[in-house]
Amino acid sequence: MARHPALIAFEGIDGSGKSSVLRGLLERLRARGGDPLTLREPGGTPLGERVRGLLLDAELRRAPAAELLLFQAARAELVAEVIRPALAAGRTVISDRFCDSTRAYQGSGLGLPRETVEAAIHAATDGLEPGLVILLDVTPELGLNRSDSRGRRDAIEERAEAFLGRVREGYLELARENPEHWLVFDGARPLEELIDEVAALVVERLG
Ligand code: T5A
Repeated sequence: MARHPALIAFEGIDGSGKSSVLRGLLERLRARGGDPLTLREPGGTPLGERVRGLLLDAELRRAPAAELLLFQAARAELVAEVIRPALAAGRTVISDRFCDSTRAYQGSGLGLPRETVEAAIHAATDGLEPGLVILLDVTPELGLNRSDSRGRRDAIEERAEAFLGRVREGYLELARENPEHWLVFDGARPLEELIDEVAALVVERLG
């Protein structure tokens, strides 16, 4: 496993506020003259966006192993074509989800064996891991309420609240296992407050 200090991932269950906090962080980093590359998973490449369409299609049934491998197909393309070149060019890369989403959703949520999940992730990333993971922790109830208030649930959000409960526990376990690389925030707090706090910590970490 090779943690890259300039690769930062936002993680959390659906509706935890990742995209909103990431947008606020980006504004603050740009105001300071920074130019990070921001991405979302699955997606970020032509192949990845097409795979995203398959994965989020609520009508399309899939076996757990098929789902695991589709997420890795999108990720392998993103790592090879976008993330590694950007890191090699000295840019900071901030991703809305990365490999810990697979550990939490397909590992803890779907119950796929840990070795299977790790082998699949490794095939996609060749061991690249974020130097910093920002986890926005919310209850499944709050996350789903936020998604519902936008009037849509995708294939993954269609699963029961119990599924997101297992995903949340999986994330918290990963944070406990990697305290030097994970920062956990209460995602139920007011958005501006969260953005200020996350931005201050990211700026400190990036020096
Ligand atoms: N997935 C992904 C896997 O299963 N395995 C994998 O390996 C990967 C990479 C992706 C799905 O794929 C799964 C996880 C996901 O289910 P997506 O559409 O990209 O699907 O879903 P999410 O990444 O979950 O994006 P969401 O938009 O659902 O959630 P966010 O980004 O966490 O939440 P955000 O910022 O859009 O906020 C949701 C709403 O809440 C409000 C916002 O204004 C917005 O309306 N909000 C707040 N309101 C009050 N206070 C706050 N602090 C708030 N923060 C946000």
